[in-house]
Amino acid sequence: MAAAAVYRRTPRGGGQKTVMKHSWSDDVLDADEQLLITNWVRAQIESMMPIRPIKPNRTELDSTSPPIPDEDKHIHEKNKLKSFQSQSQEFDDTKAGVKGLVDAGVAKIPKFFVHPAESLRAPSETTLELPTIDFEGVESGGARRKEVVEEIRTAAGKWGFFRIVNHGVPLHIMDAMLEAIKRFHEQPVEDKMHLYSADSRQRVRFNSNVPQREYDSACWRDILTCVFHDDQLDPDAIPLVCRKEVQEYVKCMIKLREIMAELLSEALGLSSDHLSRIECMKSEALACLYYPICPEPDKTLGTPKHSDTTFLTLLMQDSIGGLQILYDNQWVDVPPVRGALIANIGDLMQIISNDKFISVEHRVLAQPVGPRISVASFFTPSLRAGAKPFAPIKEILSDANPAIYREFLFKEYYEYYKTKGQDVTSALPHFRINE
Ligand SMILES: O=C(O)CCC(=O)C(=O)O
Repeated sequence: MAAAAVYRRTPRGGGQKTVMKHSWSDDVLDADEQLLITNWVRAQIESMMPIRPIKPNRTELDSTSPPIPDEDKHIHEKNKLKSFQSQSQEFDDTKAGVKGLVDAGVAKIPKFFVHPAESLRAPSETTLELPTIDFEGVESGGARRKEVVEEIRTAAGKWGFFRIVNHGVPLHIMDAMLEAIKRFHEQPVEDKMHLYSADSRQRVRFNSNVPQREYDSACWRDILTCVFHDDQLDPDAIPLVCRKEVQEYVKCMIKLREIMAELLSEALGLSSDHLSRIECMKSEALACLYYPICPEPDKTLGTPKHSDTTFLTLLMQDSIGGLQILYDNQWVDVPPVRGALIANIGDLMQIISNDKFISVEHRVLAQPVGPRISVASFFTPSLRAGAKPFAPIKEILSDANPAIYREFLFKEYYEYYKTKGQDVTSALPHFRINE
């Protein structure tokens, strides 16, 4: 493995910067590097922000605007930008999120929520069905486990997404979590606004989404984020209205993550404990999403097209629907199935699996019904694993299967997202080795 700057804790607990070879024993991250990991989670949450590859004129988004005479265009553009900025700023200042707009009775969505026509809903043209994998009997090993591992290998390699049933997370815990998240978002604004923040250092925060640039669009949803580094989060930081449920749910997610880590390792032909040993999924961020009913669902999106920047996501959705994945260049609906969870591969898992597993783009349509509640558990490395380089796992490489990606540090990965902003859908091409 390549040498890289890391921090080694001295016996007295002080931090001292050294350049050393990575070992799995005693590397730790200092506060700045921990912040990088926190920012990574933010990169994931932000990747769920709208991405617009080319800069359209905002008037193109508003089909009702009359044509503007050439001589007035400059002033018009300036006013438009000002009104865009003040509108989105005003929205942000309410700290009430999209739910606040709905409560205020808006019949038309503000312009900064309008997306260009080409990224909006189109009827799904396919009857393709996401694979469903039944985990019943997987713990007992033997032929049943082999079958499940084979199904995971195929689904993760072909779809990047699959449903899981009989996963061991009790239905009452899932239902209670969905109810608690609804309760959090539906409490009076005064009771949740103290958590409203875009500051990624805040491990628990509530926010909506405000476009950073005039040509970005916002999405019709609000998020409560809870970040557990190395599976830990001070319980007192979690809002009381959902504290018990979040704690119980995350315990189940951690248990299921361990099972997934074993099965994915086996599906890659590695020893069962490989992914757990490298701690690539030892932290989790819960994105607790609230998609209010939308008065103009054909003009905006709940979550824009993106792939997950992390290793693995486990998603729970309620019964409303709207999730779609891009399979073979077609949007495929992923209708909710009661009690099922959805697993999806993230970009970093695609990299370390050397493309044996794929990270697939997905989105959520805005709905005329709602609210829709979903909880995405994004799995990221432990703080110490986050300081080590990422690269395709060498045990799966061979002359016939050489590394497709180069080695890189997380810092570079994060910086890439930071400098590219919302203009990038995936960092994979950047780290791919060009022949
Ligand atoms: O709300 C959902 O169903 C999907 C959230 C999402 O985009 C994700 O899990 O990455």
